[in-house]
Amino acid sequence: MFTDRAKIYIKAGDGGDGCTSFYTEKYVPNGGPDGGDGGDGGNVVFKVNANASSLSEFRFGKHYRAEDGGNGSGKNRHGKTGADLVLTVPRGTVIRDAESGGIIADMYYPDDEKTVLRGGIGGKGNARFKSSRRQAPGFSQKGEPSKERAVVLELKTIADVGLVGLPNAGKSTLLSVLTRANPKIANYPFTTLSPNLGVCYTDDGSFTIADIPGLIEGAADGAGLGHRFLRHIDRTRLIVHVVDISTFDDAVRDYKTVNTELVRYNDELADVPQIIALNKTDCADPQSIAEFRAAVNDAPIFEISGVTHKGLTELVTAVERKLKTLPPPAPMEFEPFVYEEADPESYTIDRADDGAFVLGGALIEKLARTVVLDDRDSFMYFQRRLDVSGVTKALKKAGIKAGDAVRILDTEFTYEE
Ligand SMILES: Nc1nc2c(ncn2[C@@H]2O[C@H](COP(=O)(O)OP(=O)(O)OP(=O)(O)O)[C@@H](O)[C@H]2O)c(=O)[nH]1
Ligand SMILES: [Mg+2]
Repeated sequence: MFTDRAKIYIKAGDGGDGCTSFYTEKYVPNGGPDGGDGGDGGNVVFKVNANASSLSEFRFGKHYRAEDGGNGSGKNRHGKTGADLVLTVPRGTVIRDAESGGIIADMYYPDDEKTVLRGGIGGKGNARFKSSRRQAPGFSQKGEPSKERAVVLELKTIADVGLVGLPNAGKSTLLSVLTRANPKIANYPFTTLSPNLGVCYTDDGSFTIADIPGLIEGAADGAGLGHRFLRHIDRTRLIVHVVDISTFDDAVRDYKTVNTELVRYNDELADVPQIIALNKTDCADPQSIAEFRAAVNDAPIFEISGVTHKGLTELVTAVERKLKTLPPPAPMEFEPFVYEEADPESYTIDRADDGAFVLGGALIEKLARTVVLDDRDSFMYFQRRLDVSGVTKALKKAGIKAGDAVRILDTEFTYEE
């Protein structure tokens, strides 16, 4: 099955914990601290794979994790840095934050690479906390944890030309004769169930063509294959609108129906220039062609046949000329969404129902993982950090008195002056 949209869960690696350890050796009773640092967690990186054409491998909404950093150990051994997780996606994949819908990246160019999540920082080992006044720090930092995030991957095909039209109009046939693509062709509607891409080579160069599944009235509301595939038209620079002129149906109405659905899906598509390919002229009534020409004058019309190849050279030349006048293809313009790395100096003070002072925020969380709160030595260090960073002062301002409870994450202690 073709997949052009997938929601997946990604998580960078957690930082490894720093180690608390003291050098020991026979006959050396009180060696210094020698706990090594934890390694940083691996990043989550997205990379374009120019050969991929769908998001099928992501269709099960899996959880993807980069490697955690290793824990530090004694003898100043640092933990290993976690390996990055590299996820490859086809060109044209737009990565969004699932919660806010914000665009994180447009993987547009063949060598695009984007680090979407940074791994947690490794905790420092106790060897790092040694100072002239503290010869034997009995604590080390925990590694920084990283959060799992949900992202939506959406493939928005990048092609110069998009073929649109009613089902059975002959779009895939046209793609197959203009390019080396080999799409399924059959005399019934909805033969094409997913977009096909091909490259049309000319004397001057080449351009890419995307053939998308047929549209019917109500497609924007979900009729037929719905508008699911219209996003593959969003970034084509030129639309070749294929109209079957051989049927007894009203070709002018068919043409208008498709245009209405395009604009209902995305009104910016009204601004994408069109060239009309009046197809199946090999078995059309000249009267119908004349009527179509009389009724439609909002786009240049080429009479062609995908079967006899009539008019194809003229069509290709016109497409090529038109493309030259259009702005070059470019990635989407957007304000990139970035996962917040909380302000490392921020903290919050709240009162719980039972009167306890609850400390939170990035600063507190970081401090809390820095120390082992039930270790005396470590706790003193923690208190000093609260003083230095102004948290103690803020607590006093908030009315704290000796004997009041202070809660940090899941630890509670009593405030003393
Ligand atoms: N006589 C004639 N038949 C054609 C021409 N072009 C396509 N056909 C036939 O029309 C039928 C539909 O062609 P496709 O190329 O599958 O049409 P499509 O627009 O891709 O259809 P969907 O994928 O269902 O939207 C096939 O039987 C083709 O052989 C043409 O120029 N002349
Ligand atoms: Mg088709």
